[in-house]
Amino acid sequence: MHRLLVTGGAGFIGSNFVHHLMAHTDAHVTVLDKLTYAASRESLAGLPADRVELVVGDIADAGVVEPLVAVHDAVVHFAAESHNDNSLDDPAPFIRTNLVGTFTILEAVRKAGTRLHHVSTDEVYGDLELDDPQRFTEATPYNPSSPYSASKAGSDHLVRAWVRSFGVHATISNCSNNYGPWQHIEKFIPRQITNVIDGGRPKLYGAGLNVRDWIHADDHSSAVWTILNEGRAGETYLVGADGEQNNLDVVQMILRHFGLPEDDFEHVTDRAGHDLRYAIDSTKLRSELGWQPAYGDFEAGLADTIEWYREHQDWWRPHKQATEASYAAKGQ
Ligand code: NAD
Ligand code: TDX
Repeated sequence: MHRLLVTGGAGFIGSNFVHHLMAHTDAHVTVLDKLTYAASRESLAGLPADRVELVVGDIADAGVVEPLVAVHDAVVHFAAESHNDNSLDDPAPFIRTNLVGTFTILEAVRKAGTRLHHVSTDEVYGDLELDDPQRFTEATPYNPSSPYSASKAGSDHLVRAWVRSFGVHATISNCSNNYGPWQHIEKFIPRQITNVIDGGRPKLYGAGLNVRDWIHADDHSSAVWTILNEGRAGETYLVGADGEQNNLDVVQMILRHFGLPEDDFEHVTDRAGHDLRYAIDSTKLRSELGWQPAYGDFEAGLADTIEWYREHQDWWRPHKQATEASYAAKGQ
């Protein structure tokens, strides 16, 4: 796995993955990224120019994708429209990028015989009750709730069909909620951190009792690298770090970190169709491939992330006003 094509490598998890590869492997990377609002060239700043190249292009454009796929050993496919709230406002780009884009990647790897790893989400499984003792496993039936998660579920089904029908050499991972550096401030954790840095208050959807299973983006990166190298073709692996927290608790951890009162937040309009709880059982990945997360303590990883946003205000500040204006227009 020496020459990798990383789609969406200028986004949150994709850029963390490229940083991870530069630190821990000798891989050469071509990032293919459309540079949507969610991307940032600065997320790739400072990486060795002789090992990382950025190609600006659309994964739904076969004329761009096919020649690139043909000259790489493997494709790691992160590119997606990724925000549930945006998918409720306008689902169209989610269908185009997540479905047509993944189809375009699949046709290209089919023609070139290139290895593919498809990055997906635990949201394809729907949600769990708060007191359900079960967690998601690779055998959980698909039951997506939002246009975003339905489009990701559809993309997973396309990959599975291309494996079975055409023998494409692909693996899939479904990961839980990521946190860490370079995450767009539209997302829950960086939105709340940057609200507080700006002297505002965290905004909690509904009662704040929804549970997410948090994993540091660097642990997601090590899992993807492990699956790319050791995973069995055609298999799905769930990725998680036993990090269940409800949203209220996360907001209160952030407030404590800043020395603010724990009730210094606002309840805002809830998300339509808001999934209650996600929880991942990653036994297969751990027992078959020997993967383990490095970030065992969520609150410590969150503290590092808060400091990162404090130290990188140039990276996020240009987007803060527009992001908050768009939430405010929806009562969020
Ligand atoms: P992100 O929105 O931060 O980044 C997505 C990247 O894809 C951006 O750089 C964007 O410019 C690029 N992109 C979008 N449309 C494109 C197109 N048509 N052609 C080329 N590039 C395009 O998303 P993220 O949070 O980094 O998520 C990356 C992947 O991981 C997604 O597939 C997502 O479904 C999956 N995932 C995310 C999480 C999470 O917690 N964020 C959890 C599990 C899985
Ligand atoms: O301001 C907010 N207040 C709030 O309470 C925002 C932005 C979110 N929330 C809640 C909604 C969710 O319960 O926080 C939780 C996390 O929200 P998001 O950051 O939007 O993430 P989520 O919808 O859980 O999806 C994320 O994890 C799975 C990623 O965005 C997806 O790309 C990934 O597939």
